[in-house]
Amino acid sequence: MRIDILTVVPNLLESPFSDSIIQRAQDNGVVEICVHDIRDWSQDKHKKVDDEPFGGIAGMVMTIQPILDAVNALRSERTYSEIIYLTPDGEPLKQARVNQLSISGNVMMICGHYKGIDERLRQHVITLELSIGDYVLSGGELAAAVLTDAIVRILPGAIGDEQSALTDSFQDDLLAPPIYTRPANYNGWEVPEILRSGDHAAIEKWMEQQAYDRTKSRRPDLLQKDS
Ligand code: 6GU
Repeated sequence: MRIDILTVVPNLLESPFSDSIIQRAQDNGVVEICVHDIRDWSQDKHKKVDDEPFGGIAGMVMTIQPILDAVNALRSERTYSEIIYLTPDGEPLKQARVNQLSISGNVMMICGHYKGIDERLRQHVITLELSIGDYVLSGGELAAAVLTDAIVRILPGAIGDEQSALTDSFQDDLLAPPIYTRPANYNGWEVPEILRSGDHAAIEKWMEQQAYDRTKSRRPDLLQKDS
């Protein structure tokens, strides 16, 4: 899978992908992540990528030309299943969408800055608009990093322990149950007895119940299917 990210601040996207699971996935050829500076495609003599909005509105808007030329250059090299625009007014990102994208083929992500991109790009070029939550970021870059991380970590071969990604919170619409490690007693703080019982069937049942109870008290909305 290849992920191309278009941004005017490529530096912002350097460190999120250069460590841990995401770096290892790239080293192992599981994914190729390519960050592009939209400015490189600007035909303006000062490499401008934005302009004033029509209508006398304050702020700046990212222009069509550099973004469209970048998209077309990349599209001429390979096919993309989605061209995603990261924007606070997009579809709220959920695990189901992440799962679907992880098996869909190459994806392109476009990070908005300033007041965003010209609406005509959204109409004619963008195929999917995603938001990572109901708050405003200064640009789409951190959202693109979040989306990329979520996609890459579930690609086959990204996580050593194949079972692990399947037992995450949200993968079955439930939050994850509590988890413990040694020592079993830390100055009087005890690990639940059942986890040390060796009874695997009972442990599994306990974990399912804990996941359900935790979801019910913290995120009852998740128990209402399709909400
Ligand atoms: Cl995708 N972009 C920006 N700028 N802000 C956000 C967001 C995206 N998702 C939540 N807030």
